[in-house]
Amino acid sequence: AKPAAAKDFKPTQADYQKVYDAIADSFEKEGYDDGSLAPVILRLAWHSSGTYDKKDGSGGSNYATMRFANEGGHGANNGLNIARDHMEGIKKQFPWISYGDLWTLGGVAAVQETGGPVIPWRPGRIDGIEAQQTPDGRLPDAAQAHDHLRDIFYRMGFNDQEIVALAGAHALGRCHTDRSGYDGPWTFSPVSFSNSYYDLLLNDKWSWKKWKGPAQYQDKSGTLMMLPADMALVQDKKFRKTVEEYAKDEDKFFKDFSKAFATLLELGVPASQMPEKAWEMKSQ
Ligand code: DDH
Repeated sequence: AKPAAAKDFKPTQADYQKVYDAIADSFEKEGYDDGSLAPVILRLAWHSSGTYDKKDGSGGSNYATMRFANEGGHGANNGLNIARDHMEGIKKQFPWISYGDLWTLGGVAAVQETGGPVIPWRPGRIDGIEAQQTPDGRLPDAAQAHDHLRDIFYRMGFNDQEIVALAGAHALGRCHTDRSGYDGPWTFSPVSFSNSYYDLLLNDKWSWKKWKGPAQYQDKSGTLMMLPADMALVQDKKFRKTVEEYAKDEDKFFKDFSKAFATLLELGVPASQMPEKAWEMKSQ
């Protein structure tokens, strides 16, 4: 059958489930990082949503403006061309889906398929225009600490507990010297979603890495890393309490992550564009 065109097709939950399945099936990639594209697709979903400003409603996932050269070229988005190009292959199979829906559904699949919690998700995003691109500087700067994290995430409408919950996504993936300049994974299992980021933050021994790259921390083994912005979560008393809670209680982390991440993925999307009730996409 020929793929349906965007304008004459009214997709149902079953159609979006097919997109989810195609994304999930496409993650595995031998020879790429730790064998999976899930972490970089998750990062695409987050960076396409985390530009939101609650003051004027600009940014967020609605318009997928990272497609355009200016926002795509922001330093924070280095390397996400890999994720966008990969998702282009899925878009070819399902041309009716908007980029915002495709990318955020990718984030849902990345979390669920690596063993994380179910993320309630709704479709409805629409492809925007170049004029809707956000200015550079809306995403967090890894070299900075708690004040900066609060500035950035309060602007999106999140609170301290949610800042800590969302950061647990760093259980997945790694830093690349040719993208951010930083190097290495946060955990020993960077393709499995867990609360180990919090456990390592608290219980591993961290020191400055001696190298020519940007200032980052390394653990005793020299394998794992933390960014200054990660370490801020144990240096700030209030953040630290939540880190301790999530290190002890993975169920609580999963519950809180699911809620905060679902909210993140809908930033900037008018409720009128989405179905009233969120869906639970079935994992593979
Ligand atoms: Fe992150 N992140 N992130 N991050 N992030 C990087 C990679 C990944 C910060 C900086 C970096 C979140 C929050 C923060 C993921 C998910 C999420 C890299 C390395 C940097 C730097 C990029 C590279 O070199 O390839 C900072 C700073 C923050 C913060 O201050 C809070 C959040 C909220 C999420 C989320 O998904 C909810 C993921 C996944 C990766 C791994 C990507 C990969 O390719 O692997």
